[in-house]
Amino acid sequence: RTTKFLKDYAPPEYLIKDVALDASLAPKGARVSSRISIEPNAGTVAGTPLVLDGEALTLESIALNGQELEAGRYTLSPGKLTIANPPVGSFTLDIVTRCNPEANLELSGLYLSSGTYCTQCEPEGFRRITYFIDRPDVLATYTVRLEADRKSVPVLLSNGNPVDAGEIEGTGRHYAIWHDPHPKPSYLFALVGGNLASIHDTFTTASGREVALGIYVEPGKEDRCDWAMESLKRAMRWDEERFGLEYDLDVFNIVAVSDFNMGAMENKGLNIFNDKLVLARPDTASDADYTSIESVIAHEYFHNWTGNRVTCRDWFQLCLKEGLTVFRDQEFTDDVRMGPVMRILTARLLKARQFPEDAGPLAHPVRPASYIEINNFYTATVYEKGAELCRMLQTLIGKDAFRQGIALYFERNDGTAATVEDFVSAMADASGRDLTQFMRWYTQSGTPEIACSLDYDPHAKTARLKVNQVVPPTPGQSSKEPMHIPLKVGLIGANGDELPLKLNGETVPGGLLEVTEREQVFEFEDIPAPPTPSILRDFSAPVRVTTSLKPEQIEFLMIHDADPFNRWQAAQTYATDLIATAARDGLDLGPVSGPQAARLAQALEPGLRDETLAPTYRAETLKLPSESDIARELGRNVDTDAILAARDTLRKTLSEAMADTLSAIYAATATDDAFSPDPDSAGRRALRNAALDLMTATGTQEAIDRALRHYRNATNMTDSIMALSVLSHIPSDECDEALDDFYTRWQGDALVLDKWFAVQARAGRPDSVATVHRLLGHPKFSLKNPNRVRALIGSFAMGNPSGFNRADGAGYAFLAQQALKIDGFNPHVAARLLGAFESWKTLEPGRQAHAKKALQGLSSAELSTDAYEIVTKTLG
Ligand code: BAL
Ligand code: ZN
Repeated sequence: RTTKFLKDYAPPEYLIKDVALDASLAPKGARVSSRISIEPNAGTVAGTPLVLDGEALTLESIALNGQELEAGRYTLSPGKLTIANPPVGSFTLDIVTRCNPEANLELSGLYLSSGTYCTQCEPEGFRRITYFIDRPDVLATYTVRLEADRKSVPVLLSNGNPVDAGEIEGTGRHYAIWHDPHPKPSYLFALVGGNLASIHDTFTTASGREVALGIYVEPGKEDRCDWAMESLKRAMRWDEERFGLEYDLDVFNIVAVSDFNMGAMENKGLNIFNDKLVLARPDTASDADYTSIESVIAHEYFHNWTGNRVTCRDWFQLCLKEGLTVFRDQEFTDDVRMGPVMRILTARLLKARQFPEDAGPLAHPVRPASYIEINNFYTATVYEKGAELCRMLQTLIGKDAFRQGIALYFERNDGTAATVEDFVSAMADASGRDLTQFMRWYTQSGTPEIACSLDYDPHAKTARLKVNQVVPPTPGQSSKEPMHIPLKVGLIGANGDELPLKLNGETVPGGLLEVTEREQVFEFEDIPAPPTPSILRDFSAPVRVTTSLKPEQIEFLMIHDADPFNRWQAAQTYATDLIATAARDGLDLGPVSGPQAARLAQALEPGLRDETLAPTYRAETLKLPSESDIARELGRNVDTDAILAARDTLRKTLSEAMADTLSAIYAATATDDAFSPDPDSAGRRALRNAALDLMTATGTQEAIDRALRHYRNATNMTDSIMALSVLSHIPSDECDEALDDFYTRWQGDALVLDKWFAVQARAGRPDSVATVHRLLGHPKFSLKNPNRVRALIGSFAMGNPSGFNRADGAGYAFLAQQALKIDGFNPHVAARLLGAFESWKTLEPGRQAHAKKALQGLSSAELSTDAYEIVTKTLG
């Protein structure tokens, strides 16, 4: 278990320029012959040993320049094959290995998913297919020949363009040859072999080239691929229009498999997907699924440039491709679907997933300085905060300069493995801005805390905004330098009008301030009367803001702020304050049931009834801050039962206070129209379901009956799963009836059945630990399928705060036990689950003690490197 450091990066001693791979597929023994041409890198001393990576391989033979190497000429050690005295200059190696796809439950390298051969090579899976210099700064062109039984494996796919295919006479086997002309690192290699159905389409690029598009799925699921295909074409067009980026091969294929550790993988020309993120039909997929599919299809496609054409020099630079590509997919979803609501969704996700990471024992910079297991660094910090860094750059330099910066980045780095510095310097050069201080965002972990206060001077007619920034200490980083923060602000007059912002006689474009010091004062001129400040509009930076605003000023912002994000944020802040006050150090239901709660309802109603606002936006206003949002706000001594009780009480209070409005919305949004995933229809469903959810908070028989009717009348998955979800929190015959009905209908459909497991695992009921224990023994449950594990165990650990953090520690014991079992064969999935412990130090002492015991128990067990790193760092 060694720690790798960014500061130790050294270029590879040897490069591989061409790979010819021949994979003969068989379930227990796939035979892989590879011919690789190797040359010393510039500066490599003659005779430097050649070290190849390899794992879980059986070496059959190795030949150098055509001559079989005898045993003494190379050594095998765990994870390595070393040739101590390679020839001077270039040479070829022919290596024949076997691996066992059927036994590969780690789902890294070549494995079988429901009978389909598929691969996952990022970050270090290629070494489980053949011996190789398996690091991202070794780029080669690949020619791949695949061979398999014709009948059981009729489809053979790899990266690049198809070259040839045919029968192997008299054997019942066939072959296909693929060539990828674009040099790529080994992590982008892919092959697929299976009995797959497919749908096909074409896309004509801006320059007039026709690209053949294919989506491959298990037979019988072809009718669930249309949305993914439409999404792909939308993404291809959008990337041309927004960034001028065209696709660069003759074919683009997507394969959906049911056993996959991640969401999807951007292998060049052959994306492999978790089928959850491809398959959609109105009766099987919810609007949330449709949205995820569209954005992940786009994300993987966008990697073709940001990740594939320009890849990462080393895994420390992971955010270079992931942060940038998440930013790009967010911009895409914003344009084609969500509009102003997009920022609410991205901010909510960032706060829910990344803020706790940044505040806990697993905090790391967007570009980590060290890791034990790189698989543990596919995190919200690298992805979501990484995306925020790109967004801040765009905010600071402007959209046009950002696009020019992207163009310059490709001009300079196309076909190479780059660094964060390469990216930021392209942005600096395109814009003429000095981004030196901005680089701290990549190296300093922790969420900056911004304290703002506004003083009004009635004589001078000035408003002085004082801004303090503190970046809190995080593991390994005790003191921090100030960050370069784009802070969008507005000042609102007493009548609700936006006041022009002037600093030193100049208008402030877009209300954008640049905060660069620990303490800074901005003095706005010509302000006629005391204004209300609106801070961090559009969530312009991934920071926490505290202001000295009074509750009535927050109510004012809820109604008058012209910035839709901050109008929504004001309501969230108000509700968070109420729930947190009620749940802090014991339970006092006054704040969530008394006059302040009633005022929240009053302030919410005008927006909810405003038909000019998009339904999706109104739906978001109806969603209260989550239990985890409140826990984060409290930050210490967290009692999850008190939070649940306080939040439920506020929901009930609002539900009663806004009963007429909610009923009106529920009635007005009913429709007999056939399902369509378009944004307006989805928005209407979102609003109706949010109203249903809040109305059910009363827990009355009338509410339960309404939810059951909603379930029975549902004509699409969005409505049925919402009804099931709201019913699941209230033990009742109606809930049992709906759960049984859902199971009976969908027991044969793995993806839909995952929803049935997840809904029960998330139900905030006192019996939830017993429920998840019982479901572990369900005949349809399997620890081997990552989607099923995430549906049951992941939903419980990450989506059921009161159940997981049960006061007697039963939730922690459950997770520890299951994660340990999974760690024995799939460390990646196990380590992810263990991330649920990341905030254990914020809990009240009793829960902390139980969590610590569970973590200590794990730390004394035999763990994979993945789980070991998470457990030891979490324990601290
Ligand atoms: N590269 C791993 C999957 C993704 O982020 O696209
Ligand atoms: Zn990605």
